Amino acid sequence: MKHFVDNHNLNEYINDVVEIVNPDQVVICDGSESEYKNLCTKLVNSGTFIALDKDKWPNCYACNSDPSDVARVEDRTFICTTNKDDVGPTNNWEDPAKMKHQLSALLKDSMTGRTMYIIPFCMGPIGSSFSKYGIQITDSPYVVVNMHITTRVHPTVLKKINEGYEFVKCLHSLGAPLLDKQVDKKWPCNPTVKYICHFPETNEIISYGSGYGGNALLGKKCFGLRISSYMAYKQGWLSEHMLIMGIENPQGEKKYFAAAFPSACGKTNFSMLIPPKELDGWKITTVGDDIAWIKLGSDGVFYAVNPENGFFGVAPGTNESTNPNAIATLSANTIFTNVGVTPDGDVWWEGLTKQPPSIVYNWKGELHDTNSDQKIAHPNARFSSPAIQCPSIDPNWESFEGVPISAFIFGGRRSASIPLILESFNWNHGVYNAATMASETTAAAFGEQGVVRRDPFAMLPFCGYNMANYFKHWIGFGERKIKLPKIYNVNWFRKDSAGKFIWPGFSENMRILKWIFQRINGKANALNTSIGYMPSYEDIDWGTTNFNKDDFNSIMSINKDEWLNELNLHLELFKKYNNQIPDEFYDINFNLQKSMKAD
Ligand code: OXD
Ligand code: MN
Repeated sequence: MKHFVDNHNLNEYINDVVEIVNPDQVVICDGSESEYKNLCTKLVNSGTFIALDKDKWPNCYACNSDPSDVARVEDRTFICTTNKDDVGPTNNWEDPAKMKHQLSALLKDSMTGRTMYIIPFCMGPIGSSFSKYGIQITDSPYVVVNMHITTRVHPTVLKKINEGYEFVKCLHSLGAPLLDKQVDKKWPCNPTVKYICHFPETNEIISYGSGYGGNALLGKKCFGLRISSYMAYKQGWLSEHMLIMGIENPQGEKKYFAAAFPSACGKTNFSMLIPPKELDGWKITTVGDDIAWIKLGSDGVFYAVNPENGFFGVAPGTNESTNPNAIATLSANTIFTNVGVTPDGDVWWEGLTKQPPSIVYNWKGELHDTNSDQKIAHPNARFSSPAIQCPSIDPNWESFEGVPISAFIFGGRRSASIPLILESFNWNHGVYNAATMASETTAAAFGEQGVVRRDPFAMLPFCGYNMANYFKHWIGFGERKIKLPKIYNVNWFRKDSAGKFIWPGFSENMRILKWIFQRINGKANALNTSIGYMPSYEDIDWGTTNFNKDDFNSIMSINKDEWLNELNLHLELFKKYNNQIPDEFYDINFNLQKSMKAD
């Protein structure tokens, strides 16, 4: 056995992988600046990266993926457990031994002609009791530099593993061996065969065939949500698809909220919100934009940590008015994937400015025809930027203890029926609302767009075990003597009869956050309706906005028939879980139907 690292288990793992994938060489990464620089230079030389204009975009690069490799591949994502029932009806299942056998055949010699990188990384601040370690093995230098940004890559991780800390084995292969004299592609991947496989019982991930985002940066969705949600279930904590934000009132009182929205519903924008001028004195700070690991403190309060070190944000739609903090964040040390690039080293995406540059190459690397309506950036084009560069980053974002959570907010994307803001009657009702939330599909994953799909807790693609047990896990916290946060549902996406969004969103969302903050302090009123507590028009601070009472009534209206239909659809949904969902859900549905009918 060759000696790569001091730890026996890890050394064995690396040797086993080398034996199968047969790389040209093995490199142990240290997360240093020079490593980052050298790899970026290598990527520029191989044609994968374009170095952007140094003055306008210091230390920034752009690249285009293969057109077959532009998003997460949910239909190729598997959770492999001994018992099929452990993954539930919402995940693709396969037997672990069978899947490993299948993958071994694919992985055989898959790194021929390539360098195999070993990335020791940490999810969460290194040394915090929240944090977890991982070893990603990859043949993609693009993945290494992105992991530098989005996770904490550091030699200390190897030390921790030596001290006996467990680690998640994250194996990633592009599935594109480089055979003799073959010229490498700019974006090597396997255009036809992709597998994103999780083995929660043995803390392993194997990803094959894709070099893009959540398929390949294994710290994020694979470890940070799927594997960790299983750990959380077993160990009594929560791993959630949630942003974490701080909110401070003009008196300097501060709270933290965690909020779940389905992919590409503006989580990054919301987490970096700048309040409207007239709400000056109110301040939002950013702890994280995508993932929250949440544990109960000894004081009975939930504390949350952002396990990531950077943002992998959706670029299209991001601009100086929708998210000035993101624009500042991505202004340096950023990797852009699938945006448009100009010959003089500038980038562009839909929504960045009103007009595209006169000469620009689209995300496929073709010169954009100004007369065509083809997209310049792919709708799922991304920026990878260090979180520390965000002007609104919270001073406690790397706190070892996490930040105390006062409210959970759940937001679907629904063009009808669901009101702008709703406070649940109690914990169980909030869990019910989160479990039944739905969203119209977007570009973050492959598939038909605009179709309503149930996305419980925004975790549908990310829950690494049976979702019915996940619901029970959440309900279980309500039975304990702890300080339960209030639970809210929001819907920024309701449309009027002409199909136009009613709510302006973005910084205006602050008005809703202010109401929530004051509700928690017992200082804001709400109407007790048949579906929960809702503000009346007068309960929200509208300042000088022209959002009037009619607009408010149309976005808050509850249509009895629509809701009775919705509640029946919930019952249909429960059937899909083979009626394994918590009994409490049936009682809540029954009571909601009853009060709805009585109204
Ligand atoms: C993401 C996603 O990339 O949810 O954050 O797809
Ligand atoms: Mn996400």
